[in-house]
Amino acid sequence: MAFELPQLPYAMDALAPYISRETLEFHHGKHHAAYVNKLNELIKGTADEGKSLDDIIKSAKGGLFNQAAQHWNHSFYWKSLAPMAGGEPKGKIADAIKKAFGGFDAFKQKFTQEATGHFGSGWAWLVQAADGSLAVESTHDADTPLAHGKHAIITCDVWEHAYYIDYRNARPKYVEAFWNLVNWEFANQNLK
Ligand code: MN3
Repeated sequence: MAFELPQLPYAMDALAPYISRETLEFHHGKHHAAYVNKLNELIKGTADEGKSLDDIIKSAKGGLFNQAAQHWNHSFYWKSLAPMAGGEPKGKIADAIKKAFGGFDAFKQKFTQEATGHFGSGWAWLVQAADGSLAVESTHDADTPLAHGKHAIITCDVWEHAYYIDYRNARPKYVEAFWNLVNWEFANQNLK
């Protein structure tokens, strides 16, 4: 069974004006699709064919790791966003953020700094460690918390292809817009 590009969980224009239809058409339809296609090419006829994506990520190195992790990261990113979402978190994620960071504003500031300050391509994450504690971190290129024994709660893609069409080089404007799209319901589902 080859891996498949997941459908976006909303319409291509549903995240506008924060993320445009054109960005989603390229980001999902070209970038994410290319990672899935290259992943399938790399595993075809090898011992990795038929393994789960998580298992490939945990054992692979180099090019295969990059394609597999980028497929995982993008699939997770689409679900981290939602139309008419964002704002202050509700439910158990709100309590967990308050406990870990002192409050939503302090968390938002820390995550924004991580996302805007990350040098080059990568991802900003809210993660949960094995002991249940929450942390904000960023990973380079395709790297992903799963490869480090951490559990992802929410992510923001900070590769230029995530924002260049809408915001050109202004990553801070994209990260500011991200706060209008954060899917706290998904975060609550992920929290252990
Ligand atoms: Mn991307």
